[in-house]
Amino acid sequence: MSQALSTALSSPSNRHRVQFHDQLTEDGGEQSLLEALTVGLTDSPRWISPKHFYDHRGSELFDRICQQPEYYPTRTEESILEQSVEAIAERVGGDIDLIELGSGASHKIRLLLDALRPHHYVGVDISRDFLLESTRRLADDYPWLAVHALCADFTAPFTLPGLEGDARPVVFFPGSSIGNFTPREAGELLTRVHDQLPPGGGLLIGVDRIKDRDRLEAAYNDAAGVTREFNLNLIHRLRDELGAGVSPEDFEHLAFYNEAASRIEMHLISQRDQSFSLDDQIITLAAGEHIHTENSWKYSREGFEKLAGHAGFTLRDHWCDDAQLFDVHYFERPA
Ligand code: AVJ
Repeated sequence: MSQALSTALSSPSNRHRVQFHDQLTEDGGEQSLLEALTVGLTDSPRWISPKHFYDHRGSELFDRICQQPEYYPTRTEESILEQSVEAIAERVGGDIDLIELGSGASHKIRLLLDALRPHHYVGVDISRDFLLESTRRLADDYPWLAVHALCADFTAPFTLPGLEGDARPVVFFPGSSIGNFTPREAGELLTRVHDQLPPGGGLLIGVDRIKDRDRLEAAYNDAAGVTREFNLNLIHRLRDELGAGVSPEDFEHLAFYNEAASRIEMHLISQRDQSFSLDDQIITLAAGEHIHTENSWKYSREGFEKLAGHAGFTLRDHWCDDAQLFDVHYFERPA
Protein backbone atom coordinates (compact mmCIF):
# COMPACT_ATOMS: atom_id res chain seq x y z
CA MET A 1 0.00 0.00 0.00
CA SER A 2 1.35 3.44 -0.86
CA GLN A 3 2.23 5.78 1.96
CA ALA A 4 -0.40 8.31 0.87
CA LEU A 5 -3.19 5.72 0.73
CA SER A 6 -2.41 4.19 4.10
CA THR A 7 -2.37 7.66 5.65
CA ALA A 8 -5.71 8.46 4.09
CA LEU A 9 -7.23 5.20 5.34
CA SER A 10 -6.04 5.64 8.89
CA SER A 11 -6.67 9.36 9.09
CA PRO A 12 -9.27 9.98 11.79
CA SER A 13 -11.20 12.41 9.61
CA ASN A 14 -14.48 12.01 11.48
CA ARG A 15 -12.83 11.83 14.89
CA HIS A 16 -14.97 13.15 17.72
CA ARG A 17 -17.32 14.74 15.23
CA VAL A 18 -20.26 13.56 17.25
CA GLN A 19 -22.98 16.10 17.92
CA PHE A 20 -24.03 15.57 21.49
CA HIS A 21 -27.54 16.35 22.78
CA ASP A 22 -28.16 15.86 26.49
CA GLN A 23 -31.83 15.61 27.41
CA LEU A 24 -31.12 13.99 30.77
CA THR A 25 -29.62 17.12 32.31
CA GLU A 26 -31.39 19.66 30.08
CA ASP A 27 -34.69 18.38 31.42
CA GLY A 28 -33.68 18.99 34.99
CA GLY A 29 -36.82 17.14 36.04
CA GLU A 30 -35.02 13.80 36.05
CA GLN A 31 -35.51 11.84 39.24
CA SER A 32 -32.20 11.16 40.98
CA LEU A 33 -30.92 7.61 41.45
CA LEU A 34 -31.37 8.05 45.19
CA GLU A 35 -35.02 9.08 44.84
CA ALA A 36 -35.78 6.34 42.32
CA LEU A 37 -34.23 3.54 44.36
CA THR A 38 -35.73 4.81 47.61
CA VAL A 39 -39.24 4.78 46.11
CA GLY A 40 -38.92 1.16 44.94
CA LEU A 41 -37.09 -0.18 47.99
CA THR A 42 -39.69 1.19 50.40
CA ASP A 43 -42.56 -0.22 48.31
CA SER A 44 -44.17 -3.61 48.81
CA PRO A 45 -43.14 -5.79 47.08
CA ARG A 46 -39.78 -4.09 46.63
CA TRP A 47 -38.53 -3.24 43.15
CA ILE A 48 -35.85 -1.38 41.16
CA SER A 49 -36.35 -0.33 37.53
CA PRO A 50 -34.06 -2.23 35.10
CA LYS A 51 -32.96 1.07 33.56
CA HIS A 52 -30.69 1.46 36.61
CA PHE A 53 -28.59 -1.55 35.55
CA TYR A 54 -26.92 0.61 32.94
CA ASP A 55 -24.19 2.67 34.52
CA HIS A 56 -20.84 2.24 32.76
CA ARG A 57 -20.08 -1.07 34.51
CA GLY A 58 -23.61 -2.34 33.91
CA SER A 59 -23.45 -1.47 30.21
CA GLU A 60 -20.20 -3.41 29.95
CA LEU A 61 -21.71 -6.37 31.78
CA PHE A 62 -24.71 -6.30 29.45
CA ASP A 63 -22.32 -6.32 26.52
CA ARG A 64 -20.73 -9.47 28.01
CA ILE A 65 -24.16 -11.08 28.52
CA CYS A 66 -24.68 -10.69 24.79
CA GLN A 67 -21.58 -12.82 24.20
CA GLN A 68 -22.66 -15.70 26.44
CA PRO A 69 -23.55 -18.92 24.62
CA GLU A 70 -26.91 -19.21 26.42
CA TYR A 71 -27.99 -15.67 25.55
CA TYR A 72 -29.40 -16.38 22.08
CA PRO A 73 -31.25 -13.04 21.41
CA THR A 74 -28.22 -10.97 20.38
CA ARG A 75 -26.62 -13.63 18.21
CA THR A 76 -29.94 -14.52 16.61
CA GLU A 77 -30.92 -10.95 15.86
CA GLU A 78 -27.48 -10.27 14.40
CA SER A 79 -27.75 -13.31 12.16
CA ILE A 80 -31.18 -12.16 10.94
CA LEU A 81 -29.83 -8.67 10.20
CA GLU A 82 -26.77 -10.09 8.43
CA GLN A 83 -28.74 -12.57 6.36
CA SER A 84 -31.50 -10.17 5.41
CA VAL A 85 -29.61 -6.90 5.14
CA GLU A 86 -30.25 -6.58 1.39
CA ALA A 87 -33.96 -7.30 1.76
CA ILE A 88 -34.16 -4.88 4.67
CA ALA A 89 -32.39 -2.14 2.70
CA GLU A 90 -34.71 -2.70 -0.23
CA ARG A 91 -37.81 -2.54 1.93
CA VAL A 92 -36.70 0.46 3.99
CA GLY A 93 -35.58 2.40 0.91
CA GLY A 94 -33.06 5.22 0.45
CA ASP A 95 -32.69 8.79 1.71
CA ILE A 96 -33.14 8.02 5.37
CA ASP A 97 -31.89 9.09 8.77
CA LEU A 98 -31.40 6.26 11.28
CA ILE A 99 -32.27 6.75 14.93
CA GLU A 100 -31.24 3.93 17.24
CA LEU A 101 -33.00 3.61 20.61
CA GLY A 102 -30.89 2.10 23.39
CA SER A 103 -27.85 2.13 21.16
CA GLY A 104 -25.50 0.73 23.82
CA ALA A 105 -22.28 -0.47 22.22
CA SER A 106 -23.70 0.18 18.73
CA HIS A 107 -22.62 -3.19 17.30
CA LYS A 108 -25.82 -4.08 15.45
CA ILE A 109 -26.09 -0.82 13.61
CA ARG A 110 -22.80 -1.64 11.88
CA LEU A 111 -24.54 -4.51 10.13
CA LEU A 112 -26.94 -2.05 8.52
CA LEU A 113 -24.98 1.12 7.82
CA ASP A 114 -23.28 0.10 4.58
CA ALA A 115 -26.52 -1.21 3.10
CA LEU A 116 -28.83 1.55 4.35
CA ARG A 117 -26.40 4.45 3.86
CA PRO A 118 -28.33 6.89 6.08
CA HIS A 119 -27.54 10.61 6.00
CA HIS A 120 -27.55 10.90 9.78
CA TYR A 121 -27.22 8.40 12.60
CA VAL A 122 -28.58 9.29 16.04
CA GLY A 123 -27.68 6.98 18.93
CA VAL A 124 -30.05 7.39 21.89
CA ASP A 125 -29.04 5.95 25.25
CA ILE A 126 -29.36 6.62 28.97
CA SER A 127 -25.71 5.80 29.74
CA ARG A 128 -23.91 9.04 28.82
CA ASP A 129 -20.25 8.00 28.84
CA PHE A 130 -20.95 4.68 27.19
CA LEU A 131 -22.99 6.45 24.51
CA LEU A 132 -20.21 8.96 23.84
CA GLU A 133 -17.57 6.25 23.58
CA SER A 134 -19.57 4.11 21.21
CA THR A 135 -20.77 6.94 18.95
CA ARG A 136 -17.20 8.29 18.72
CA ARG A 137 -16.00 4.88 17.60
CA LEU A 138 -18.79 4.80 15.05
CA ALA A 139 -17.86 8.26 13.76
CA ASP A 140 -14.24 7.13 13.43
CA ASP A 141 -15.19 4.00 11.52
CA TYR A 142 -17.79 5.63 9.22
CA PRO A 143 -16.24 8.91 8.03
CA TRP A 144 -19.11 9.52 5.59
CA LEU A 145 -21.76 9.41 8.32
CA ALA A 146 -23.05 12.39 10.36
CA VAL A 147 -23.19 11.01 13.90
CA HIS A 148 -25.33 12.36 16.73
CA ALA A 149 -25.56 11.16 20.32
CA LEU A 150 -28.72 11.84 22.30
CA CYS A 151 -28.52 11.12 26.00
CA ALA A 152 -32.14 10.54 27.00
CA ASP A 153 -34.33 8.24 29.04
CA PHE A 154 -36.79 6.87 26.53
CA THR A 155 -38.94 5.39 29.29
CA ALA A 156 -40.08 9.03 29.64
CA PRO A 157 -41.27 11.27 26.80
CA PHE A 158 -38.28 12.45 24.75
CA THR A 159 -37.83 14.45 21.57
CA LEU A 160 -35.97 13.27 18.51
CA PRO A 161 -33.38 15.91 17.58
CA GLY A 162 -34.13 17.97 14.48
CA LEU A 163 -31.75 16.97 11.69
CA GLU A 164 -30.74 18.92 8.62
CA GLY A 165 -32.28 17.94 5.31
CA ASP A 166 -35.50 16.11 4.60
CA ALA A 167 -34.48 12.46 4.80
CA ARG A 168 -37.12 10.04 6.06
CA PRO A 169 -36.48 9.06 9.69
CA VAL A 170 -36.30 5.35 10.48
CA VAL A 171 -36.15 4.28 14.10
CA PHE A 172 -34.09 1.17 14.84
CA PHE A 173 -35.02 -0.45 18.17
CA PRO A 174 -33.05 -3.70 18.41
CA GLY A 175 -32.39 -6.29 21.08
CA SER A 176 -35.96 -6.75 22.29
CA SER A 177 -35.39 -3.80 24.62
CA ILE A 178 -39.11 -3.14 24.13
CA GLY A 179 -39.53 -6.25 26.33
CA ASN A 180 -38.61 -4.25 29.44
CA PHE A 181 -41.86 -2.29 29.14
CA THR A 182 -45.19 -3.67 30.26
CA PRO A 183 -47.35 -4.38 27.19
CA ARG A 184 -49.34 -1.24 28.02
CA GLU A 185 -46.18 0.90 28.34
CA ALA A 186 -44.79 -0.70 25.18
CA GLY A 187 -47.96 0.37 23.38
CA GLU A 188 -47.54 3.90 24.73
CA LEU A 189 -43.89 4.03 23.66
CA LEU A 190 -44.78 2.78 20.18
CA THR A 191 -47.50 5.43 19.99
CA ARG A 192 -45.02 8.13 21.00
CA VAL A 193 -42.52 6.98 18.37
CA HIS A 194 -45.30 6.79 15.78
CA ASP A 195 -46.51 10.30 16.62
CA GLN A 196 -42.98 11.74 16.33
CA LEU A 197 -42.46 10.21 12.89
CA PRO A 198 -43.72 11.89 9.72
CA PRO A 199 -45.95 9.83 7.42
CA GLY A 200 -43.71 7.25 5.72
CA GLY A 201 -41.31 7.18 8.69
CA GLY A 202 -40.20 3.70 9.69
CA LEU A 203 -39.65 1.47 12.70
CA LEU A 204 -37.30 -1.52 12.48
CA ILE A 205 -37.69 -3.40 15.73
CA GLY A 206 -36.30 -6.64 17.18
CA VAL A 207 -38.55 -8.65 19.49
CA ASP A 208 -37.83 -11.87 21.40
CA ARG A 209 -40.40 -14.57 20.82
CA ILE A 210 -42.34 -16.69 23.30
CA LYS A 211 -40.63 -20.09 23.38
CA ASP A 212 -39.91 -23.06 25.62
CA ARG A 213 -39.10 -22.37 29.25
CA ASP A 214 -35.72 -24.15 29.28
CA ARG A 215 -34.26 -22.04 26.53
CA LEU A 216 -35.62 -18.82 28.03
CA GLU A 217 -34.44 -19.56 31.55
CA ALA A 218 -30.95 -20.63 30.40
CA ALA A 219 -30.53 -17.27 28.67
CA TYR A 220 -30.96 -15.45 32.00
CA ASN A 221 -28.92 -17.92 34.06
CA ASP A 222 -25.70 -18.20 32.06
CA ALA A 223 -23.13 -20.63 33.43
CA ALA A 224 -20.40 -17.97 33.58
CA GLY A 225 -22.55 -15.93 35.99
CA VAL A 226 -22.48 -12.71 33.96
CA THR A 227 -26.25 -12.14 34.24
CA ARG A 228 -25.96 -12.70 37.99
CA GLU A 229 -23.21 -10.06 38.16
CA PHE A 230 -25.34 -7.72 36.02
CA ASN A 231 -28.26 -8.10 38.43
CA LEU A 232 -25.95 -7.58 41.43
CA ASN A 233 -24.67 -4.39 39.81
CA LEU A 234 -27.68 -2.71 41.43
CA ILE A 235 -26.21 -3.57 44.85
CA HIS A 236 -22.85 -2.18 43.69
CA ARG A 237 -24.58 1.08 42.75
CA LEU A 238 -26.45 1.22 46.07
CA ARG A 239 -23.16 0.77 47.91
CA ASP A 240 -20.80 2.82 45.74
CA GLU A 241 -22.99 5.69 44.56
CA LEU A 242 -25.52 6.00 47.37
CA GLY A 243 -23.36 4.93 50.30
CA ALA A 244 -25.83 2.26 51.44
CA GLY A 245 -24.35 -0.33 53.81
CA VAL A 246 -25.00 -3.30 51.52
CA SER A 247 -22.77 -6.00 50.10
CA PRO A 248 -23.21 -8.03 46.89
CA GLU A 249 -22.41 -11.20 48.89
CA ASP A 250 -25.65 -10.73 50.83
CA PHE A 251 -27.85 -11.09 47.72
CA GLU A 252 -28.51 -13.87 45.24
CA HIS A 253 -29.64 -13.73 41.63
CA LEU A 254 -32.97 -15.29 40.57
CA ALA A 255 -34.34 -15.42 37.02
CA PHE A 256 -37.32 -17.48 35.86
CA TYR A 257 -40.00 -17.53 33.17
CA ASN A 258 -43.45 -16.43 34.35
CA GLU A 259 -45.43 -18.21 31.67
CA ALA A 260 -48.85 -16.77 32.59
CA ALA A 261 -47.45 -13.26 32.05
CA SER A 262 -45.15 -14.22 29.10
CA ARG A 263 -42.18 -12.65 30.81
CA ILE A 264 -38.81 -13.41 32.33
CA GLU A 265 -38.55 -12.03 35.85
CA MET A 266 -35.31 -11.18 37.60
CA HIS A 267 -35.06 -10.70 41.34
CA LEU A 268 -32.38 -10.16 43.96
CA ILE A 269 -32.93 -12.25 47.09
CA SER A 270 -31.65 -11.07 50.43
CA GLN A 271 -29.50 -13.85 51.91
CA ARG A 272 -29.97 -12.71 55.51
CA ASP A 273 -31.92 -10.33 57.69
CA GLN A 274 -30.33 -6.96 57.04
CA SER A 275 -31.00 -3.27 57.21
CA PHE A 276 -29.34 -0.23 55.71
CA SER A 277 -30.15 3.43 55.45
CA LEU A 278 -31.05 5.25 52.29
CA ASP A 279 -32.12 8.88 52.05
CA ASP A 280 -32.85 9.08 55.81
CA GLN A 281 -34.96 5.91 55.64
CA ILE A 282 -34.04 2.57 57.17
CA ILE A 283 -34.69 -0.29 54.76
CA THR A 284 -35.10 -3.65 56.45
CA LEU A 285 -34.95 -6.84 54.44
CA ALA A 286 -35.77 -10.26 55.83
CA ALA A 287 -33.76 -13.31 54.77
CA GLY A 288 -35.36 -14.61 51.57
CA GLU A 289 -37.05 -11.33 50.72
CA HIS A 290 -37.10 -10.37 47.04
CA ILE A 291 -36.28 -7.16 45.21
CA HIS A 292 -37.89 -7.39 41.76
CA THR A 293 -35.36 -5.94 39.31
CA GLU A 294 -36.53 -6.77 35.80
CA ASN A 295 -39.34 -8.03 33.61
CA SER A 296 -38.57 -9.02 30.05
CA TRP A 297 -41.74 -9.64 28.05
CA LYS A 298 -41.80 -12.11 25.19
CA TYR A 299 -44.27 -11.86 22.29
CA SER A 300 -45.74 -14.04 19.61
CA ARG A 301 -45.22 -12.64 16.13
CA GLU A 302 -48.92 -11.81 15.78
CA GLY A 303 -49.16 -10.43 19.32
CA PHE A 304 -46.46 -7.87 18.66
CA GLU A 305 -47.82 -6.91 15.26
CA LYS A 306 -51.19 -6.27 16.87
CA LEU A 307 -49.59 -4.05 19.52
CA ALA A 308 -47.81 -1.96 16.87
CA GLY A 309 -51.02 -1.82 14.83
CA HIS A 310 -52.86 -0.30 17.79
CA ALA A 311 -50.10 2.35 17.96
CA GLY A 312 -50.93 3.33 14.37
CA PHE A 313 -48.20 1.46 12.51
CA THR A 314 -48.65 -0.56 9.33
CA LEU A 315 -46.62 -3.75 8.99
CA ARG A 316 -44.42 -3.62 5.89
CA ASP A 317 -42.22 -6.69 6.33
CA HIS A 318 -40.93 -9.28 8.78
CA TRP A 319 -37.81 -11.42 9.09
CA CYS A 320 -36.86 -14.18 11.53
CA ASP A 321 -34.38 -17.02 12.00
CA ASP A 322 -35.12 -20.60 10.94
CA ALA A 323 -35.69 -21.72 14.53
CA GLN A 324 -38.11 -18.78 15.00
CA LEU A 325 -36.45 -17.61 18.19
CA PHE A 326 -36.50 -13.91 17.37
CA ASP A 327 -38.45 -11.51 15.14
CA VAL A 328 -37.41 -8.39 13.28
CA HIS A 329 -40.45 -6.37 12.14
CA TYR A 330 -40.51 -3.37 9.83
CA PHE A 331 -43.43 -0.98 10.32
CA GLU A 332 -44.24 2.39 8.80
CA ARG A 333 -46.40 5.29 9.80
CA PRO A 334 -48.91 5.27 6.96
CA ALA A 335 -48.99 8.27 4.66
C1 AVJ B 1 -32.00 -5.42 27.08
C2 AVJ B 1 -34.11 -5.87 28.05
C3 AVJ B 1 -33.50 -6.93 26.02
O1 AVJ B 1 -34.35 -8.66 28.72
O2 AVJ B 1 -33.01 -9.85 27.52
C4 AVJ B 1 -30.45 -9.50 29.59
C5 AVJ B 1 -31.81 -7.31 29.37
N1 AVJ B 1 -31.42 -8.75 31.36
N2 AVJ B 1 -30.19 -10.33 30.59
C6 AVJ B 1 -33.31 -8.81 28.10
C7 AVJ B 1 -31.23 -8.50 30.08
C8 AVJ B 1 -30.76 -9.88 31.66
C9 AVJ B 1 -32.34 -7.63 28.01
N3 AVJ B 1 -32.98 -6.47 27.33
